[in-house]
Amino acid sequence: MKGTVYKSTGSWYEVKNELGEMLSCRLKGKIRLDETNSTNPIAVGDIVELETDQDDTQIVSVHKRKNYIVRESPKHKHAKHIVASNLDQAFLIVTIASPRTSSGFIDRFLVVAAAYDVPVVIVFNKLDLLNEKELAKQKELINIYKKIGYETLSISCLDEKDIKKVKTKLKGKTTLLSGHSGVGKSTLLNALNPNLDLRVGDISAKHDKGTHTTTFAEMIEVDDAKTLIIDTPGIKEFGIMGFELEEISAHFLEMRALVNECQFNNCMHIDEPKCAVKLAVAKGEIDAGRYDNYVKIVEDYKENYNYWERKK
Ligand SMILES: Nc1nc2c(ncn2[C@@H]2O[C@H](COP(=O)(O)OP(=O)(O)O)[C@@H](O)[C@H]2O)c(=O)[nH]1
Ligand SMILES: [Mg+2]
Ligand SMILES: [Zn+2]
Repeated sequence: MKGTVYKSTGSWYEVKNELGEMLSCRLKGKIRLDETNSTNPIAVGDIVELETDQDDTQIVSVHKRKNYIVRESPKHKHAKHIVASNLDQAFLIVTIASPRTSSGFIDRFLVVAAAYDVPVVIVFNKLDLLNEKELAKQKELINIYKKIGYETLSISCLDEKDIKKVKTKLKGKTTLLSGHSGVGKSTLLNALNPNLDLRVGDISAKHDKGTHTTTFAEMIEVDDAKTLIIDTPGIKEFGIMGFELEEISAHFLEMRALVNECQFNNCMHIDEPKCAVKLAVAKGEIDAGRYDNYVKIVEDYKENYNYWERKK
């Protein structure tokens, strides 16, 4: 029988079978490792095949994933860890203030999502808290991302109309929920479904900034069993890994169209002559802040990249 993985603790999996029963399962023996080479063979969102003997149900195989998002393993540096699979979209929750989400963080997330073919809706939360200056800042960001083609939402979790808007976007889909600690992910989930009664304003999560916590992603049913959210507590940053340095600019969607117009086909758009990307930045067609974030991501990635190169 088929099932969907709702939660994984590394050795146990919460799986909902086709009859709607939630079961605690282990893996049967060793599951053949897939092409992802990840530290976890089973991820939240996976469709698995189940086998029951007496009263014990085990996972015997994983169905091919539609897509998945990978980050650096919380336990092993430079090893891949699948965060979640079979996603229809991701909601990146950001806040202009308390706490401020940097555009660097937003762009890093967008690169990873683009690399794994997951559409992103950027959700600006805590609208009710913004002063005029912050509102203007938010408007500016929304314009930048809309122009690139990203969908954005501006909401307050305290506003019922906004929650309804969010519900419409989620209906019938599997959505990965991400964003810094404190931006309102749990508050939003509670507003969507008060039965969840999740803890809000979790201070402990703020203390281990920079360290990887061992909290796991978990799938939550919002309205019905077809509207699913994968909550990812403890993820501060999606470590970019597993793809080529030259590939990064293609995951900046407004650069994607231009990269074939540079003089050099391996152009990194940093100090090469006749670079179509840099020209577009100079003309104001590509936002300068986005470009700065691109350069920063390339520089950061180079360290990891050197690591991968040495491993070859
Ligand atoms: N004023 C206001 N406060 C909010 C909003 N959303 C969340 N909060 C508050 O922000 C804090 C962190 O929220 P929480 O849901 O725990 O964030 P999480 O870490 O992303 O799950 C809590 O004190 C919430 O009450 C909002 O739209 N408006
Ligand atoms: Mg939370
Ligand atoms: Zn170039």
